[in-house]
Amino acid sequence: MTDAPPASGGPVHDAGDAIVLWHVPLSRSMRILWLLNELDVPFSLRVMDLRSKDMRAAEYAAIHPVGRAPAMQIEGHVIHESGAMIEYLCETRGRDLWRAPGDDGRLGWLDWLHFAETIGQHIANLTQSHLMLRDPATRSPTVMRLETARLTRTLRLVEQTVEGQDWLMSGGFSGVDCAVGWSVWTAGRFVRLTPALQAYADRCAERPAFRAALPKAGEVVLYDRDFYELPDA
Ligand SMILES: N[C@@H](CCC(=O)N[C@@H](CS)C(=O)NCC(=O)O)C(=O)O
Repeated sequence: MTDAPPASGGPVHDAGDAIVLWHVPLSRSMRILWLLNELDVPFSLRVMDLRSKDMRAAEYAAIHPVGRAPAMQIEGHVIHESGAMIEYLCETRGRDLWRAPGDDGRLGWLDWLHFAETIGQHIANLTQSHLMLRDPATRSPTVMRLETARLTRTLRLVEQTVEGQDWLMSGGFSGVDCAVGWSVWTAGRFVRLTPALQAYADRCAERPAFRAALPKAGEVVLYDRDFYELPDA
């Protein structure tokens, strides 16, 4: 954790408060934007384009030397991991969306928070293959098929839970739905979701706070298709 340098990195949508989120529309930072909307706390948003030089600009290097999104300034510090952001925001600003040490469900809540990244790594690999490697000759169809199969497999754990209840925690919607829900909703661009998973993704997408986290007109978005087909064998 580092002390926050002066805010920079893109247009300010909403200034004058302690929380700043650096965000690439539709990317993992959408988890945090969605949660901030659920919490209804004031924040400033800096929107970046993953494919432009935004992420490698000197101003952003001072915020996130690795050049990833999200980054979040909070209480005079900058943090760099979406799971940590979700946990800290719930702990400090949304205890009904958290499970504190000693609470029922604490272990399950933590497991889901981190499992979101098990799903997320396959989404990142598929995003790289389908979108970032623009020349098809540089893509590996074998790796793309493997990553698609591995992503599908990770979703089974979520499916087992959302077949029987609306949200991941039996007590109702919580912060881990922002983490895993974004992953499932985004996974639907690369794999055909089962009915239970699609229904869960739809429940997430119907929430006003989720809708408020969708890209605004004129923002450059990460994904330009609803679904990315695998290349022919
Ligand atoms: N585990 C990190 C991953 C952050 C991350 O890799 N974000 C992607 C966008 S979804 C990114 O910035 N990619 C740019 C790159 O890899 O250069 C988190 O969840 O915050």
